[in-house]
Amino acid sequence: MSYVDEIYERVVAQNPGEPEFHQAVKEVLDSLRLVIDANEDKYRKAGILERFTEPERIVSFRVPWVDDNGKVQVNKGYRVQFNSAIGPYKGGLRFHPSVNQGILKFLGFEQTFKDSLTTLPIGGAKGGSDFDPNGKSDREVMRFCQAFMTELYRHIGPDVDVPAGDLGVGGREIGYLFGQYRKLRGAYENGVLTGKARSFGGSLIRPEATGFGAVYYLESVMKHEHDTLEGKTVAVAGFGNVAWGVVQKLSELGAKPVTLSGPDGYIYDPDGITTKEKFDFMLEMRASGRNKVQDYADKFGCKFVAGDKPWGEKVDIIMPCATQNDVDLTQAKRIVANNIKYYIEVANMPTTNEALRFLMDQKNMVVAPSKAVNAGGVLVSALEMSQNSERISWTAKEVDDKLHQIMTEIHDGSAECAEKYGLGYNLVAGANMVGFQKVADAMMAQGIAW
Ligand code: 2IT
Repeated sequence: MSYVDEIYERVVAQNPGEPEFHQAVKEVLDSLRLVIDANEDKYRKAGILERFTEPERIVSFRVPWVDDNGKVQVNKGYRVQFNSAIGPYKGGLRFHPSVNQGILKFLGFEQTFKDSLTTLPIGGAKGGSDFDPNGKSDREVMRFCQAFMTELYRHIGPDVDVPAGDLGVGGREIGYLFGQYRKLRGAYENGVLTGKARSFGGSLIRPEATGFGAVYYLESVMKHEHDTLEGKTVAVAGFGNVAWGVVQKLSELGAKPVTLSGPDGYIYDPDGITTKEKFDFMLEMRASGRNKVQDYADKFGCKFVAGDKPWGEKVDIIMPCATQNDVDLTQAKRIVANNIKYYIEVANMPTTNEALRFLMDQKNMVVAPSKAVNAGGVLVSALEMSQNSERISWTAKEVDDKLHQIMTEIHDGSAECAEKYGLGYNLVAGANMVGFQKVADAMMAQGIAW
């Protein structure tokens, strides 16, 4: 049996009940066949894939906090420190009822590749809790964040592990988490978290970075295809921070985002989500904690479709910015039926493996993988770390230029690598190969320390 297949079986056997983790590993291993086959003896002997698919450390802890009625609530807390071969662990914290160890392993594994792709010195991690911030008061969120950090602080640090936000963790939560870290640690180490507010070391452009970066990547795709964003319609899923950055940059570059989605359904706005009033309303919808995208349709008088996803709409470009497995085979078939050329993943693993394979098999479709497309967020987080360690602050233009430049490099590097291995314009395989190579080289050079 090939080394790659052997490792997949091993991962399934050793990580029971964690289908998302199996799925993420399979998608990566399928892309790595050529790279692994070319160096099979060397990698086998060093156990590189066994090590690659096993987190360096998982911290799992109890988070007790007091709700507004004085009752003690208990949640689960985790940090999956996946790989630190190329830099301190880096990756977001997710507060969502769906969070469990398997989901965080999948996200930490993906993060290792993504962080490697940024070209900056950061390792991969992910953490979070099954705490549901929706419907909680501000004080409850604060007390939860303090309780969570009371354990997490002993496992993180500016040169150890640098968490940030993800679903359910935005600027407000990062503020509460940092306040508690600073108190417990007794030192001003603001490089311990990224996505901070400006007043205590946050970077300009960090809130927009994931969305802007995704559109910069899309620009490179269009350039490769001798096409342009001007006048293109785009189906966007989600309505959180990432979708907010995406629609702004798309509008600025002359494209027209027409959909957003939430747990309740999706909206279709034929005029485009292209005005400041609409961008600001997205922030309001998110801050309201209602988690309903229907609010947008009510406010701007456009179509709302309950209980469906926007993938049946005829557009030029698809950008899923919500969460994992938003596009399964049935949804992928709707996309193909509409003859859509550009499928740009933005959320982490928004496509099931089956759907991804189906889309990649379409002759005229370009598929771009989330771990490359959404790398702009963590990329600017790494720039925030640089600014914090130098105790300086870069201008918005400095950060944005760097983001734009590196996103272009990520696209071009993946495209080149896939071409080199004879795979054509395969951005999925290219990203996995480039992301893997740097981490594997660092692991090989550092011996069997980890
Ligand atoms: O998925 C991601 O890359 C993030 N949630 C951002 C991580 C970070 O450290 O900025």
